[in-house]
Amino acid sequence: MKFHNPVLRGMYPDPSMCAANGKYYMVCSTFSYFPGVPLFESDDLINWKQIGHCLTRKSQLLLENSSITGGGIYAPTIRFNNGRFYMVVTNVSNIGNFYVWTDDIYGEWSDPIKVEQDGIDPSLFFDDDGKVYFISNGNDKTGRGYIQISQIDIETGKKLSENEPLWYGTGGRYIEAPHMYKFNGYYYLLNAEGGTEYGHMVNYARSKNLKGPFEPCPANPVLTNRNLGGYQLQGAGHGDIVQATDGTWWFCHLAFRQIDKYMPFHHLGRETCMEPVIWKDDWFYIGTPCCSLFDKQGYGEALLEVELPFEHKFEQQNFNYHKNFQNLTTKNDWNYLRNPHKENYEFGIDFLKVKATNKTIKNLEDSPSWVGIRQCAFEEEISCQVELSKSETVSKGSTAESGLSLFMDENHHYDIFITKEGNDFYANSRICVGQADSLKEKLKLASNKATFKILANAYCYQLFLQTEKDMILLSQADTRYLSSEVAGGFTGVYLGFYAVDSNSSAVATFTNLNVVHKEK
Ligand code: 6LW
Repeated sequence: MKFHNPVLRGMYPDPSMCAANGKYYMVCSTFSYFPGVPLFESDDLINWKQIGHCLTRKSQLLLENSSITGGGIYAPTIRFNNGRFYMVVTNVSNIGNFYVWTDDIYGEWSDPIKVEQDGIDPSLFFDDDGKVYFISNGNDKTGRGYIQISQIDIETGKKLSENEPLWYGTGGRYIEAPHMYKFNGYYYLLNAEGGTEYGHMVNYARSKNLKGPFEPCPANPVLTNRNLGGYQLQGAGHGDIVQATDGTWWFCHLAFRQIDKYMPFHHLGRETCMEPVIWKDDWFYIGTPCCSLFDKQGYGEALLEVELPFEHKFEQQNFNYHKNFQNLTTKNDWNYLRNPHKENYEFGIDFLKVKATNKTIKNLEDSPSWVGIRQCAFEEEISCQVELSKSETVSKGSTAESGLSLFMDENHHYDIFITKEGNDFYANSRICVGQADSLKEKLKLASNKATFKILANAYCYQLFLQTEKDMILLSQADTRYLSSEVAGGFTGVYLGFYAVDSNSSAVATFTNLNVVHKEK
């Protein structure tokens, strides 16, 4: 029985999952996109359906002055205890570590409960004796990382004990992603090390006591692809473990699909994969055994096609999609930059209206008129018509621009758009790579409407103006310059729909959206 990784494609990093009421729930990090922390449900752990977001209100998620790629919401943890769901996370731009809870997984989550503990990647551990522990990473004065723990009051978030270091890991840099579990009388302390790049890995240690001493698993790193340089799936690390209702064990984790060229790069962000877990002598082993080394306590690898070592029923996966305004639901698919001004967006059954403001995407304090969906596959064909309000309705002297943006961050994006200058309308494109910001030659349009087409493959984006007769290539540029290796940060490419106007008066109407993709 085989399934394909990643199971969640596009920017869905730092997964955490829990089992509850016969189903499984998963969350991922979202940085400065709003709403925050997508929430998925699954019946079989292979197919995940988004049912909402945990952070849907400004009171839960303040994102002012946060950069898209490195600010806002870092790795979350989801836990289910005593009928209640908890989601604990860090807003690095604002409140720090906090958690929210809900008794209805399909409903709203509580306001944030702050926890006065430093570090990122917080996790909760509910021990058998009713005590609740808060775990995060931390650094000593020399910069050496460790995992730290304190006891908290889960009603109030108040600390009941000081932070105590638990484990310094196995020697990799950036110790993070800690989770504590209790299985078969052992406490298991999981982490990720090596940094969320090509050397990423998962390690764990066990102890009969909550606070150690911990005995590292002899197979550490228990999951890594750091030795698989030529393989497409890279950066396997940062994950969480769950036992399924059929008794099988599973691990979710992040990894990314590199473009197989030296030097490698990736631009779709870190994605979510699943791995089978097997147990032997109270140690667990994750993923596909490297050269059958499990017998000799070797490590596991994260593969694109996973052969299950046990029986488990799941639905056939389907990675083909055709997205349009009809089937994209406003609640789950659309993300804004920082806290949106909702009055500037109207989602119709077959259109999207975006009211321009004078805030450009370079404005980090506020939220520009921009709303986007993730790019989920290397090969995509995108088309959309953009109509900018006619000259009469736009304030005199204003310069308005609206279009589609292949958006990695505010300094790395490729745009194709209409501009209004005086009473005239033009089609134009822009390749923005850091300070290298180049506008192409503009083409005068006969009206205030244009249809744009984008062809994407692993290496290149092509941006076309589609006329009745022709497809006119306005720009093409390498995917590499929108990659994490170039742009930095933690996110992946989005398809953005935006509008900007020096006088905040223009309105853009997007229609006939088609995003088509076929993948194994
Ligand atoms: C996250 C950390 C990491 O908090 O990257 O890969 C950070 N792991 O655990 C941001 O996603």
